[in-house]
Amino acid sequence: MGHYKSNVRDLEFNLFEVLGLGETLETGAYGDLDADTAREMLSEVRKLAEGPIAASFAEADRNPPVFDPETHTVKIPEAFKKSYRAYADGGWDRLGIDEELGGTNVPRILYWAIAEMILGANPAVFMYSAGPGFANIFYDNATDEQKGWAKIAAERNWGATMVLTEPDAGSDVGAGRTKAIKQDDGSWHIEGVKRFITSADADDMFENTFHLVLARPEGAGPGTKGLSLYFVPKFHFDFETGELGERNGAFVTNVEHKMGLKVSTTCELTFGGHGIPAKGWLVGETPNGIAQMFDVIEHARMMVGTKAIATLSTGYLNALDYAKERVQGADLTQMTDKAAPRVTITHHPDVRRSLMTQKAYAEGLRAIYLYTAAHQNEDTALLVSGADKDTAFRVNDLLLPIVKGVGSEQAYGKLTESLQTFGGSGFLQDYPIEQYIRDAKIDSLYEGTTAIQAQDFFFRKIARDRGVALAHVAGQIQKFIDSEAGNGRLKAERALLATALEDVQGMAATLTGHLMGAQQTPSELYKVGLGSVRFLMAVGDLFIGWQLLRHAEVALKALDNGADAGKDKAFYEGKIAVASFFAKNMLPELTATRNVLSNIENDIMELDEAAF
Ligand code: ST9
Ligand code: FAD
Repeated sequence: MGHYKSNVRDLEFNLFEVLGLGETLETGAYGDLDADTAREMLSEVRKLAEGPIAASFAEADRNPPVFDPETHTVKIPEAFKKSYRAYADGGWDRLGIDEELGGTNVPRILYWAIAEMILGANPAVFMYSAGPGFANIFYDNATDEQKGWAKIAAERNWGATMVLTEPDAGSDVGAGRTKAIKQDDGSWHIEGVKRFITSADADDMFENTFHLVLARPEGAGPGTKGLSLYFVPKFHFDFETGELGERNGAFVTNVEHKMGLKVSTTCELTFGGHGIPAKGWLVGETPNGIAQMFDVIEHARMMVGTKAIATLSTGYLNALDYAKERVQGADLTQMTDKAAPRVTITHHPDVRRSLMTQKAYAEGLRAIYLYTAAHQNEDTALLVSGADKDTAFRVNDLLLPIVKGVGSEQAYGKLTESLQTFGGSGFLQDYPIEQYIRDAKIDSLYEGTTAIQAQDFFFRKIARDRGVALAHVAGQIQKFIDSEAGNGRLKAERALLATALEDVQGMAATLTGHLMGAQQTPSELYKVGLGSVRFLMAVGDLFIGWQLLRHAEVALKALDNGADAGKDKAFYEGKIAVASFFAKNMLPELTATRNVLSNIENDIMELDEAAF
């Protein structure tokens, strides 16, 4: 048995019992895809994920890629390549890609549910497999001629990278200095050094790789708006046939040694520094680099959050299995009886508290990424929240920093609970948790750190949106609070949710007050910066609490309708228990956060650096 434990029952619950996937598929909007086929796909991917994809997870961590500076290439462990091939050979890397590029159109909720299992089993497999997805985004932004290149890239399964970061331009992408110099033939020469580029070399996994590179055309203005996006292939190729030609001048000049996610290569990539020009082509007709790159970033942020959540889920399920077996100590009520029978650790209240916390965040965050995904298609958005096309777009935008920022922070935090459940054994490499923690830490860092997510959430997704998306979601929560959900049985929990909603609305009002105040007193903005991560996390808890309670409502109905036997009974009872636990244990903490935010002062901003 491999390390990865999927939770297909919960995925199916979300998809079919909460988000109405069956109903969506019945309309025929996705061709032949019906509910049975969707279930078969989930079952197929589960086997793949738990089997060959998970198989190389530890081995590739202990034997990470080796860089050869002479040839600018890496060697990736064979075991990992086998896992990658098991995924790509099954054609799963084409799922969700446009049909023109050889893909299959499926609702995004199904796409991300399937992605969760790959990301939980061996996240780097999903990341290396992103080439066809990148080709799709390139295709959407391309000139007519370039669309043909995108088709070639997808058809021939080329690898792909997103190239933003430089030594002095991380969060501040607009500080990038990599240059683009126009050539007479319409192409560009790219010059500069980028760092931390995922998958920039991938051994022999792909015959070619294309880099989507942000660079500043000579004479362009400062900041992100002065950047353009270029298509830079590793090897030149015949634009008609795809046949490979000469090596282009983009070379990997280092591969980082990392804390985790080691099999995913993180490369320094030097353009035009080795006697061969790095030739690139402007993507599309007109320069619009940062907006085009955000088409990639939005997918990547969703991917990162889902990866973190997937890891927490398998961490929790591993901890749960261990806790059911591990015998240690007596029942607390018999603590003074030294001869009392020893029990499994699931009998100890603190272990139960910890397991229920893990379950709450794993299942609550899953509900959130799937609710977000539901707003990535017009039909599912309308069905799930009544959102029209424009509102659905805004809601997806609003929720991405929650999926990415809250997903990564809470998953990392709660994975330490999974490790704690194992006691000292959790610290060993005999179990997967220590690797889960190392591999998941990156999720709060790349694709915009948590601080960046929190600022994006408040300034762009709430203030600039004039609260439209937030009001839509808050309206859904209010509707739930006002409903008779649970037929009276969730009354106390709905009251706790109502207080949490008021608390979050209070926090939003406080931060908005500081934003307005900044027009007169610019330092008021510091108060937003001091409170924004707490605010992001608080909204995350509110949404998790709400989603878990919606699940509890569905579970109560299922039990009322006779789902009272065997596994299903336990599953539904677990749904009710976890929602109630979260409402009673986590939601009240938002009142304290509201108080903290309403008393924020700028004292630490005024403090001399020397006093830190
Ligand atoms: C990285 C990669 O870390 C890590 C993992 C790689 C894994 C690869 C595999 C991925 C697989 C997934 C893909 C599968 C594909 C499947 C496809 C299937 C079809 N939303 O606020 P301003 C834009 S990579 C949208 O003034 P500043 C917008 O155009 C490195 N757009 O920003 C805006 O103009 P306007 C990641 C947004 O102050 C313009 O930017 N690095 C958003 O100039 C300027 O906005 C980072 O993430 C948004 N949320 O710059 C950097 N925000 O306003 C983090 C901005 O007119 N830093 N735009 O609309 C930031 O995000 C900064 O906030 C900043 C600030 C750079 C944007
Ligand atoms: P900095 O920006 O220097 O941040 C340092 C600290 O300061 C952070 O805590 C941050 O939150 C905080 N901070 C910075 N600015 C602000 C601000 N304005 N307000 C509040 N706090 C702030 N990049 C790519 O282009 N392509 C890739 O494929 C890619 N893959 C990666 C893979 C890995 C394994 C790693 C480690 C990184 C990868 N990156 C990639 C780069 C990644 O996106 C950046 O590391 C990330 O955006 C943060 O930039 P930085 O490391 O320079 O940190």
